[in-house]
Amino acid sequence: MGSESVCKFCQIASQALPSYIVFEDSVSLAFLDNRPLFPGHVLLIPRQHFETLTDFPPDLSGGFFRNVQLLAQAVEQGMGAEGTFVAINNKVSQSVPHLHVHIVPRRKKDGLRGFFWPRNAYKDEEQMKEAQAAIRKAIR
Ligand code: DGP
Repeated sequence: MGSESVCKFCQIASQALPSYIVFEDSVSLAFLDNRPLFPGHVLLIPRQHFETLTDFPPDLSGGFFRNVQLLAQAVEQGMGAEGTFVAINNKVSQSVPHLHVHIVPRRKKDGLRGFFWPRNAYKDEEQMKEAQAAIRKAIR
């Protein structure tokens, strides 16, 4: 049995499982997250099963990311928010292995300040240059 047939988000995409859909087109579907950070927290998924962002084919990504922009605007406007937080967990902290973009309405002083990540400075310039070189090498 392929992972698609047991994937919860594939079942939401085919409407075998119910969800509160806010948008759909031929490539993607957006619905309300059932455990939202705030009301109006939306998940945008590709209809086809891809586990992570890096599995997603580039020929689909243009249309898909236009929908991320559309949803970011609609969530902000529709929920009367001041902005949005847009995020994708890949493997780590990804509880559903079907690519999904979180689009979360944000307001100043909404309590999420600094949530997720304690931010740190680099130890020194050397550490920063090492990180730069490692990523540049991977891109080559
Ligand atoms: P992540 O932890 O990044 O993989 O986010 C998965 C999100 O999916 C999480 O915020 C809760 C949401 N979620 C999980 N199962 C369901 C479901 O069956 N229906 C809906 N609407 N959302 C779900």
